[in-house]
Amino acid sequence: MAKKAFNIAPVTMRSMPFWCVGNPLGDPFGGPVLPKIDSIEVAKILADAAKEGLIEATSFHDDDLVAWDPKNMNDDLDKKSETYAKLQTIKKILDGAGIKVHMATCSLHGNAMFRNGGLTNPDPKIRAIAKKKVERTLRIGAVFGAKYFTYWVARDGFEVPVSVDWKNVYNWLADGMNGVYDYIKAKKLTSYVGATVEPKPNEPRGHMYLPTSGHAVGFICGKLKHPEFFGVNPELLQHESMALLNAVHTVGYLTSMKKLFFLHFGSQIKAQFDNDFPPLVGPEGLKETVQMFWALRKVGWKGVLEYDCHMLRSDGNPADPIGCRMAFVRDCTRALSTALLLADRLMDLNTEGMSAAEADLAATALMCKLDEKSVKEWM
Ligand code: XUL
Ligand code: MN
Repeated sequence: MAKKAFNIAPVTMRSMPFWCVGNPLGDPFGGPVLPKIDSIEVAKILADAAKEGLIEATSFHDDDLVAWDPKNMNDDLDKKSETYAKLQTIKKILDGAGIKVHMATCSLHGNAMFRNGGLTNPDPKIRAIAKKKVERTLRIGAVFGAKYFTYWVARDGFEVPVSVDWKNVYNWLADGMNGVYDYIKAKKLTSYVGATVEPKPNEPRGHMYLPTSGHAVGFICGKLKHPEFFGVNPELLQHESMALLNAVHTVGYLTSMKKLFFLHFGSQIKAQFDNDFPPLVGPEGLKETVQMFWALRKVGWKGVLEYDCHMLRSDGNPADPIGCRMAFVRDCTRALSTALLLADRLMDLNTEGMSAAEADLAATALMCKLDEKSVKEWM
């Protein structure tokens, strides 16, 4: 069983998704560093991590667990199928370690069929397949008691603006998302308490239709039939930083709109492609990360945090593919605790009577436990 319940500062549970542990660390300029491991192996790593007290939850794409065959899209319902058996095996491992499944998301990016989008594909046949794949994912999530369905923008975007059907594209997306709500209700998939949109500006290039949290909230409130069911899971620092936005601002806005459902967490160099650095790893973002947790505490938000990041390619060890993956989970949890502790130091911050610059310097000194006297001695 997981060691103990975790509920520290704003974070009620720490989730490590299947795809982050399973990732073989390929990038556009180099093949995988690690051998791909089966989902059952990933489940075992997660179980060990829970036993070590590093995580309490997980999440997955449908494809992270079982293969998908577009010619057999109800395989999960067939008790004699390989899919059914594998899902049960994984469930047993997760249950045995006391791991909760926080969310399920549908991979509409891996298969080449979705190269021009999933729910927004201009071809109605592909859109229909994408919807069916989402429904199968919802059923798979329900097997594990998933609390949320997440729609990440994936390939729903464009490289060439003049090739987009602007009159219809957001209606197609709304249709897909309304379909999520309708399917959950029609099939009485009661584990789901909501669904989220995960914005991202570009993936892997061009522009996505919902690039930022602001776009996502506007879309939810302006276009969906049941806006109360939908929220946002921003990926901070990565996705908003790619568009030069700031994580403190994002959580401030989303909590004020009551749309911050949960967090994806990692690190990022501003304005680069999705780095997916492990949290606090890489050259940037310490101050921003810490202030994000400070802001969450200030507004009284509490919720689940999912590590959504990848081990550094240089830390991948092909000779020990399981051990280096465990080390990665440890690094993420250690980084989170570091950030939460540093944010805790900021809770005493009193900026009354200070200029904005003075307030910022005082916050940095407090975060680093530097007293005024020592700083003055070095002036
Ligand atoms: C990609 C990303 C995804 C989603 C789930 O940038 O964040 O892994 O979180 O599909
Ligand atoms: Mn994410």
